[in-house]
Amino acid sequence: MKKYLFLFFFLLFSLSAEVINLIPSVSGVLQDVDLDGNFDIVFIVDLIDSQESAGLENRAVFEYDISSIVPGSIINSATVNINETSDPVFGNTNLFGYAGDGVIDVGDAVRTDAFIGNIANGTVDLQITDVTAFIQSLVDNNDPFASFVVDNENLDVIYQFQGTTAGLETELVIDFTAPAVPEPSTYILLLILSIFCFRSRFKNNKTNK
Ligand SMILES: [Ca+2]
Ligand SMILES: [Ca+2]
Ligand SMILES: [Ca+2]
Ligand SMILES: [Ca+2]
Repeated sequence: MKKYLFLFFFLLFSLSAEVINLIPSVSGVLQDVDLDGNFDIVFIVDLIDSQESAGLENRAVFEYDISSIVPGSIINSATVNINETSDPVFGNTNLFGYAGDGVIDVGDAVRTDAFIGNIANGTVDLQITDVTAFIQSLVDNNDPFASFVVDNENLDVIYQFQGTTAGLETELVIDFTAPAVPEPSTYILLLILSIFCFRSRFKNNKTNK
């Protein structure tokens, strides 16, 4: 009987990893039309860019709904896979993360809460960036949206990529393990099994006397 109980508990608490590929709920470009550091215009567009010129600055923003990942989950790995269409050959293009709300507004341009890294390498490719620690912190805080800002620091070069263009989306790929939450029926089964176990032990004791 002991070995069945062991098996039962093993099944009850065994955990399995799951991988989800998310596409942005929304993507857009935020523009500062007079370079005063306050962003003025929101463009909700699929193809997004980050650039600076003598007269204006653009920053790309995109937000993912991660509410399907329950608090207590362990993030085994997470990457943002950016589908570039233009990658400058010099200078930094910085990726920042923040806890979003599923809507893009001008304030999102300066949400440089978590610096993730420079994502430009001078080659137009699929830029894969590790964001495991950032996603874990959002899940731990029960934040429903994982959001990102791209801030290109260089004059007269453009970093451009697909935000939500169908089939070419910039994906957030998360491998996670959810905490074990037994179903109510599992508890009933456990109770029946315990009673059965107790009865058979009681019988054995009587027989031995
Ligand atoms: Ca402005
Ligand atoms: Ca937002
Ligand atoms: Ca690149
Ligand atoms: Ca910039």
